[in-house]
Amino acid sequence: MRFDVVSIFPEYLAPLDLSLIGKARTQGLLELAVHDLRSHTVDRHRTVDDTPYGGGAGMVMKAEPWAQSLAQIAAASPVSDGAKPTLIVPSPAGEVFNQQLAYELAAEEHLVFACGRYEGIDERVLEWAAEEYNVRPVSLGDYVLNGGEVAVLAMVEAIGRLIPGVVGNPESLVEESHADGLLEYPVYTKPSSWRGRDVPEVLLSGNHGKIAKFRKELQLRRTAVRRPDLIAALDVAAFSKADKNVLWELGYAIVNGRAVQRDAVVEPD
Ligand code: 6GU
Repeated sequence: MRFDVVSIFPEYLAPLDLSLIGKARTQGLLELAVHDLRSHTVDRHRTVDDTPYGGGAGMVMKAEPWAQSLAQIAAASPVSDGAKPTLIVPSPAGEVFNQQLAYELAAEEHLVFACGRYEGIDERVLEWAAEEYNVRPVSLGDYVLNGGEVAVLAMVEAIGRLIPGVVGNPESLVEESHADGLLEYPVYTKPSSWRGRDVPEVLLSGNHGKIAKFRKELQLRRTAVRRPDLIAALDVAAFSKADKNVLWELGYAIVNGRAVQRDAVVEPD
């Protein structure tokens, strides 16, 4: 898999030389290159931004340096004939990045990340790029960063670790948060008693069936408290009786295969 990142702050991406992703690059599991957008400027000041048409605060990134950079990267793309690389444009105005999108993108051959700064990139770049790329504006969540670089660090790590061989124990990918639409259960290690706090007894029992049931219940409880939006998105038709009972205890009814908060059901007058 190949990643290209374009930024006016290439040094910002230095952490991608480290840890799991750095090791994966050394092992040849993924290729990653960082490009300086300013290398595609021609004026003395290496200008990449200008004032917005229509007025408004801040500056907008000029189209031409982006076109030069993205055309060069597309021309060297490893994707097979007929296919297009994917251009991710980090933006708080994009679709929200989540584990499902990470899995989807990890199946791609070539991802290109266009790190905008200021108020964003001239919109015509995204239209123009659609000729050579599948263009996807993507957001990390509902808050604003100063530029796309931090978002790219997060996305490359989330996607890169799903490439076979990057995470040493693939089992870790199965049990982690969001793998099954729920938050992960809490974890404990030795000592079994620490500053007056004991590890839940069942985890010391060696009874794997009981442990799995206990963990699933904690996943459901934790998700209901912290992320009720995830409970609402679950397909609970396939849930076991025990899991359905936990949802009931947590105040949910099951309606058409969905968990619905019981107090949200309004009786007609
Ligand atoms: Cl992907 N980019 C920027 N600039 N801000 C963000 C974001 C991305 N996701 C959340 N806020």
